[in-house]
Amino acid sequence: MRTIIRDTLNKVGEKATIYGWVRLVRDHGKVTFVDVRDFSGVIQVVFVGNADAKSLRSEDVVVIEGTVQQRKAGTENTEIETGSIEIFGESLTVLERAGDLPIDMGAAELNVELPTLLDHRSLTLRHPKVQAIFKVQEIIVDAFRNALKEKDFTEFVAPAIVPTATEGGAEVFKIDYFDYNAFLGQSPQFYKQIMVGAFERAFTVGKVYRAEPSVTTRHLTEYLSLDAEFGFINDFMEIMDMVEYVMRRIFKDLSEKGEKYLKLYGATIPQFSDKIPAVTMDEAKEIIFKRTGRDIRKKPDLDPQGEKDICQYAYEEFGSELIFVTHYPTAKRPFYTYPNKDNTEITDSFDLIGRGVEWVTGGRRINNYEHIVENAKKWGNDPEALDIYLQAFRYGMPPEGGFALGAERITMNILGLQNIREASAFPRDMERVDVMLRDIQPEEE
Ligand code: AMO
Repeated sequence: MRTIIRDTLNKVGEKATIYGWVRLVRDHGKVTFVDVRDFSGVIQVVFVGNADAKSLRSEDVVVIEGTVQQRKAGTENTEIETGSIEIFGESLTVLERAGDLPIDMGAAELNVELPTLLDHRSLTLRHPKVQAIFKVQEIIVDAFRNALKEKDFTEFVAPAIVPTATEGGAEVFKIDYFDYNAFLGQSPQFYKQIMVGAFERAFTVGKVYRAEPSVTTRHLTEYLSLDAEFGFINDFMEIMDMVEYVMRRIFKDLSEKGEKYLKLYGATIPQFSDKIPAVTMDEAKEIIFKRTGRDIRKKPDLDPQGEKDICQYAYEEFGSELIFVTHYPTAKRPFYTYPNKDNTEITDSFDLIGRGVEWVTGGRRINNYEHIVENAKKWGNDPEALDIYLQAFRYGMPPEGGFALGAERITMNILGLQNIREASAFPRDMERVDVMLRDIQPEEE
């Protein structure tokens, strides 16, 4: 019977049969130490005078039988959960041999540059430190789901193939759809709003697609969007409260379940005290001018440096690593965004900036049928292509709003990764779809 590596801790003095991959082999002459990993963890196996054990290499797939024993005093390893024990190996079966490895997988750190990390993704995903990234991401996604489920949001699945762009036209992938054109969804925006008409409170976790025409450290062409939307709001501050509630849950779950993964990156949970501070876009630009002398007051939006500066302000003034910036200009937001009642040049919308980078976008939406049709046209959309969306308003939509978090963006920022690609198991950008496109295809005419 198989013993899961984590469970060996309860089997000291007993026999165990473990199944897994060789992580590392250290040959000390007569004695060979073999670290083995399965889904639950890593354990050290000691073989004495075993020639087969000496021939093992990282990533070989093995079955090992032996006796679980306490390690000798002074030889414990505090880096792994089973570090106080080891298995005295009695029999070894190799199920499959691994080929020559291009990377030292046994090292604590994968000391490779990003292209190498991604060129050998099937291998590098096996490294515990890389796995930690996706464990953290899983905790974030689960926390988002559970927080909203506890508020009676209904989860739904949004389509990836859509008839029109939602977030503006420029960054959309057009696809050949039989004899017609269709698009890959940039966001489940329309569908989550439609779902407010049906369920009042809805959320979805799904891949979205952006034809980002440049290679940056924080943009992917396919990313995981965590989207929520709900009805009967009085103003958009309630949406920001919901974001704060979700962020609190994410941080709580990370501190309860993710500490060992964060530790590998020397990462901490972002701090904020009672409430995430909020400033308007105009205030933000003014604050940046006062603090740094950099004048972006005439620009419609915060630039990346502006996002860093405003976070620095939040940290110094409020001890918060997060800050909301509200009231984005109407010209900078999609057509569905609710204009501010006192000034239609600005919208009832916000971004949440965390540790210097945008994490979340949200806001109140136009919920009146005539108003949304007029705005759709004004922004150059074809109402025919939006018919299913517009129906939701024709048949009665309460005041509503919502928000979306980029899962890889948050994972990257919390762990302090240098590049968002590390936070995607299989990242896509304009040059890479698993492999570098230039290596497998001629450039399109
Ligand atoms: P927005 O376009 O700002 O808003 O996207 C929401 C969040 O998604 C993340 N994000 C990205 N992550 C990785 N790669 C990208 N190319 C990328 N683009 C965006 C960011 C961002 O804050 N429909 C609105 C949301 C709403 O109002 O509910 C929307 O899509 O973390």
